[in-house]
Amino acid sequence: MELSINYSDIVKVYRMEQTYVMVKPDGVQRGLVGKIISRIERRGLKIISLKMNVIKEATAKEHYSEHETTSFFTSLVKFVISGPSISMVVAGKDAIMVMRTIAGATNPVDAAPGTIRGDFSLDIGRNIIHASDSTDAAAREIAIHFKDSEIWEYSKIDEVCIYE
Ligand code: D4T
Repeated sequence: MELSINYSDIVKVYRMEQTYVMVKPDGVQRGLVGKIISRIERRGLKIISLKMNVIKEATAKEHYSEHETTSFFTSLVKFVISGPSISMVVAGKDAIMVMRTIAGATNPVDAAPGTIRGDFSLDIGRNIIHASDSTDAAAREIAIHFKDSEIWEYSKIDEVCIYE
């Protein structure tokens, strides 16, 4: 096994992506943060930023602006700012799609067992996790929740085992 591959080579060779992930206030209240982080890490994805905060109302409105005209917008914003949440930037090959798959379908009723929503939730308004759904959304959401200086692009010693 070639042990000398470095992060810049990996970035060149693969579709390395960054995505925004939030453990919503229900996930924090239910003590699921560790389990969720564990699922992200064991898949081989890399956490390159992580913080707990109570998201400001204006930030939540900006984050969910695409839903502004929906009937659930007000309750969604109220819920997401109701307590501390965990915000992360997660990196890896196809990280955006892989994180969406790990999260499961938006409505927990449709979420497969083995996914976070399929294993831990029942109600669409309490679906525990958010993960960006496209490259544009990921870039937008990372910029909403993080400064550039809070994101750490480091290499990990197991990358040689995760990437060919
Ligand atoms: P998030 O954004 O939380 O990761 O969810 P999704 O990306 O999977 O789904 P979404 O944008 O369609 O919905 C955003 C958010 O709104 C809640 N929601 C959604 C709700 O409370 N009632 C609803 O009818 C819908 C469609 C759940 C997720």
